[in-house]
Amino acid sequence: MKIKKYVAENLREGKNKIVADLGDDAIILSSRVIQDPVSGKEFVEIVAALDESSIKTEPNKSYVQINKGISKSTDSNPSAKSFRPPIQNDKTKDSYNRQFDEIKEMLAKLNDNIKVEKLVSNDNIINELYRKMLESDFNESTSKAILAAMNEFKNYNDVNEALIEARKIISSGIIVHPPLNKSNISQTCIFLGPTGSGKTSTLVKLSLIAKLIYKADVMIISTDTYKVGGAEQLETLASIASIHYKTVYTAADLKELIIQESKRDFIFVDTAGKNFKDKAHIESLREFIAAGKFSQIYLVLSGNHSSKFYESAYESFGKLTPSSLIITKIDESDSLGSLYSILNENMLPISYITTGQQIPDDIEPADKLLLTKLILPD
Ligand SMILES: Nc1nc2c(ncn2[C@@H]2O[C@H](COP(=O)(O)OP(=O)(O)O)[C@@H](O)[C@H]2O)c(=O)[nH]1
Ligand SMILES: [Mg+2]
Repeated sequence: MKIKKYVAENLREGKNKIVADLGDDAIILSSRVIQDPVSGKEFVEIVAALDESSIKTEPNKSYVQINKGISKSTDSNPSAKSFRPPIQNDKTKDSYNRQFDEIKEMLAKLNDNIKVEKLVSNDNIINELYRKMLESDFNESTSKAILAAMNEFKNYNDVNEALIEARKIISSGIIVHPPLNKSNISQTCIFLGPTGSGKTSTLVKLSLIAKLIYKADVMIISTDTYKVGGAEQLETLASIASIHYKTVYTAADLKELIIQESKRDFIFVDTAGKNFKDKAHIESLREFIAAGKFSQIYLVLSGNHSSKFYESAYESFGKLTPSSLIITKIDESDSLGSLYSILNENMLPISYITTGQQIPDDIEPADKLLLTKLILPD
């Protein structure tokens, strides 16, 4: 592989230089804004590479492939190198269109990145805001995406002014899911989430609120036959609160029980918290979900984890199409910045937050303003 560094006045000029030197198959590995120490003038430094062994092979999707599909003029110029292989059928056409869209998107991101890096290094207020975001556990790319969405020409008087604008962008990425309300149809809700995330406690909180405040007819069903004492603990709590309770062992039993109990106002179903990377566990949850025809599929995640944990958890639980998220243990979390990217990328609505171990007091319906402040605190 041939790797070379190019310095240009702007990205377009840089790309032209690369194409002239390495050809159409070159790929961009990185780009950044640099400053001439003498004149203070800014330039773009681009590192590009050419994998000579793979010139004739499929493009590598993980890099930006330069000039593929940018100039249509080559179609009418037989001497120019054809930039698109002949399109044989609709499937191939779709696949190439998708690849071109991906490339366009990557170039736009690259542009944003350059714009943001410039802002972060030149503007003290933006720099302070960026550091604040990282301190609030935002990952780097989410922080940069928020900064890129801010008004680049605006001069903020202080960091608070910039913080307000960043919060507006964050707030527009938050979707609030309405809390439960008694209706004349039976509502079935299932609670999914990693071990210890607070599924059982939250289910009990909501069951008690439904019974005490809405005077609803509530039933709790546990499918958590895995954790020793998991179902028994819930049964004891249900019995103290005089809430109907049953344990089921299979998806077929769950289906039958839900049909039998369809006159209840609310049926809350608890699930086992096993390793979410275990595909068999996710499959068994999928069977329970299919059996229950649930009106609410709650994903329960505690607010004290890293973005890496959330990404990994959502990779598994996202497949079960949760209808909303319950964020627990807000009282143990300094900020929810690490959670923001999965909320935003997956447009996952938030229905409740829980703020402590007190049952049933420590639960609140999600509120956009409060969540925004929890995501990016002062
Ligand atoms: N601090 C705090 N602890 C909580 C909250 N919700 C649940 N917990 C605690 O987290 C632990 C695990 O909760 P549990 O409901 O059993 O989690 P599950 O394994 O997902 O069912 C218990 O000790 C709960 O009391 C909360 O909002 N704040
Ligand atoms: Mg539990």
